[in-house]
Amino acid sequence: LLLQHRVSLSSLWLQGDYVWMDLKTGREFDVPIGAVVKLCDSGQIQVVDDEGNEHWISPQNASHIKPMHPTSIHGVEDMIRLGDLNEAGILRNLLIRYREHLIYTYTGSILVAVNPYQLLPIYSPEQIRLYTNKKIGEMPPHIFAIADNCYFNMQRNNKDQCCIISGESGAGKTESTKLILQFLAAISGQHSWIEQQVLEANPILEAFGNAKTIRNDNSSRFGKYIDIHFNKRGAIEGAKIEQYLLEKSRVCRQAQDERNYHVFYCMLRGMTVEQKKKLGLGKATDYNYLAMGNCTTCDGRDDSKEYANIRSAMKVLMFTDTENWEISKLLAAILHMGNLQYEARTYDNLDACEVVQSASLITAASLLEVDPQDVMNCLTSRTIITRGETVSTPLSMEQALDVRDAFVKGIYGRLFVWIVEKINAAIYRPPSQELKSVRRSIGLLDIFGFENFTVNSFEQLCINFANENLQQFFVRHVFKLEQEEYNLENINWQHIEFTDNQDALDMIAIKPMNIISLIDEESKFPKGTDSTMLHKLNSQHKLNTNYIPPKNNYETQFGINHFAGIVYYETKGFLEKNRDTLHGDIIQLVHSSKNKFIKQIFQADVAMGAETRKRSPTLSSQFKRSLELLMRTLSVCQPFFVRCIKPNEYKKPMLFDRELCVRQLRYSGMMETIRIRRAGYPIRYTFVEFVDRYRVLMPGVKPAYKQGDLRGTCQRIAEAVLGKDDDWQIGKTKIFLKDHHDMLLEIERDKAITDKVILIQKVVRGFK
Ligand code: AOV
Ligand code: MG
Repeated sequence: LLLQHRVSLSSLWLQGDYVWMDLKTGREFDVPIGAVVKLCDSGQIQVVDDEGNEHWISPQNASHIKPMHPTSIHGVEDMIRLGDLNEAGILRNLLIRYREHLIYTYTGSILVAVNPYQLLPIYSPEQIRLYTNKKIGEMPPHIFAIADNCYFNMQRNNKDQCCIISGESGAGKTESTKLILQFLAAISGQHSWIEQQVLEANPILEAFGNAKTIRNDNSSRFGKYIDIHFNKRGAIEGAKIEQYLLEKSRVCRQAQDERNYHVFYCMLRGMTVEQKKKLGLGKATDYNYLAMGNCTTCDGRDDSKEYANIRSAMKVLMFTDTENWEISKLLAAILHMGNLQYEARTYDNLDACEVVQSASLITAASLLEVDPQDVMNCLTSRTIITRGETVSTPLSMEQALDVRDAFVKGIYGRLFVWIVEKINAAIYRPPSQELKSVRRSIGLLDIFGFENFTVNSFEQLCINFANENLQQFFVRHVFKLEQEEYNLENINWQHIEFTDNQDALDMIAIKPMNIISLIDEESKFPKGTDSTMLHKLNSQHKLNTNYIPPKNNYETQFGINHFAGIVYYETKGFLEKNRDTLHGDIIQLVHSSKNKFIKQIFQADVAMGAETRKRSPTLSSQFKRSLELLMRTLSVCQPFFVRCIKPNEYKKPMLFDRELCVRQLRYSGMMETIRIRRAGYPIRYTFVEFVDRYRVLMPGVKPAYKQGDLRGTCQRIAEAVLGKDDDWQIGKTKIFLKDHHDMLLEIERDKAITDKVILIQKVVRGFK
């Protein structure tokens, strides 16, 4: 063995050879790095790795070096072609492409997008034109190619499509969604009013629903599904936006270096002096609700310019001047409420407090068009009905602040819902009965990405729960259903293993006594507290491998082993956030208001009696239901997947953090995805579909309904066009093809049809 090691390395390797170097550090996310041989010297060699570091490799360490497959040297556009099919191979492929500003790479028809954190000149109208009406693979990988394919598939198969865009916070989901939308608007049409309206919905949603977080300067704090509707000619005729669970707590509280929703800062920067005066507004640093994160500006964002954009977008979406002003009044009222001062008092040994008379109080009350005294009472005491008698009990300072914050969150949350409804009123046309059958749609899903902060709360649990759902959708579609079908159709197939997150999902929300249901139960239980809830979670799940119980009795955190990593959740405040109720005095206050707008957004609450309000569904149960509906919608569409990767934690261009990327590739199941896409048959047709679409490629073949032996006919066409020995298979009811077969068939079909048209034209001309 020793002798073998002594083999001179310089005789094995030549200068310029590409190698994999494995330094065997044993670190979890460390994989071999690419390197090139620079020097060969007396038995040793010197290599330079992909990061530019030099290493001397001595004969003892010969095993650290392995040859690199040619496909890995300069990279491939589709990773199913990688010769070195391992994490190192995938990582290097993305890295070398990223360095050349090639941020998009395929894995079959799944698009991997690495966030460039800089504007690349690849989204021009010229680029849109280049990608229009192309087959995947004809042009370099691009988000536009996915959009084009989606559109083409919708028309070819007459089936609804969806694009599922996933990735962690800051990976580029929202930007990808906008690019797809931009492409679809461009190719569908005539620059119609409705197209413009659909596009302009975004700036409004982002103003009210996005904020700067430490992970992303424009982080979506809500989920959205935009369903774009097309008429039979393929032009956009409307859209519908579904929103999911806005993070309301941000209105009152932001972590260090984070901001409240963009719209507040935009308003303070963009309004005229006069407007601000009417609303009693100053600058961002004057407001507790805006300055808590010690960060009121955001590099690269021009809040005043944004304000102009928001206003013009609102015009396009038919918000009237009055509505705009009413919205501004509520936003201003929120800021003034945040500046209320409280003083602690004691009455009969009870902790109580008072709101200090101040300009903030007067202005807030006047904007809400309520009596300032009523505001004070509402915020410092609570009316309780016992044995038919109403009693007013004072609130402690802490309780009073919570009531104030709950009110503010209530206003903002309802305002957001109202805005989405307003947008939908402009862009959504319910289909008439006859149109229902011809209208087709493409849905774009852009939710909040997986999050793991230093402190995580109820919101993060909901966000990560949503991401578990999406991951399961991906796993089901790419691995489970796919392999089931191969087995059902009896084709030759070697099973491919994959990581399934179903167990974690079961524990969070599916199986009896799941985490969400326990939280819910405790929220409804009058004596339930965050700690009794934690206790129940522990006793139910402590043996589950996906659950991490608190280390001791004092600890208030529990952990969940998510597909994307372990997250610890701080349970303090869980129940309150989940209950999400406003007490009766607040509703009464709104009811007494002369402001029609606030009454309108609270309409449903005012209409509900106090008792029904108590029983109204909790946040988590509403969220769970809307996710179930979403999953059902997605399951009847043909899905496209876009996997966004965040290359570094610093929002910087040209910085590729290998470990961070390996982690994302690993948990998204990229290795297994490449394996199954390489071995699998992503394109499949029933015999009838195949014969009818491709019989033009074989003269004399009759339409499917006139065929006796459909299977045999399919086989003959495939053998003739694709070749007998190529890797396609015929199952019991379908033919299974690779992406490149599909491309070849389509190109041949286009040719055959064009030839036919030319022939017909010639014949017609001959007659003349
Ligand atoms: P996210 O939607 O995935 O995070 P975004 O789409 O907001 O992430 O992207 C974050 C930032 O990365 C953007 O504001 C851009 O600055 C930059 N970026 C992303 N994609 C591109 C691109 N194709 N070209 C140029 N810059 C890009 V979150 O919503 O936080 O989960 O909740
Ligand atoms: Mg986003």
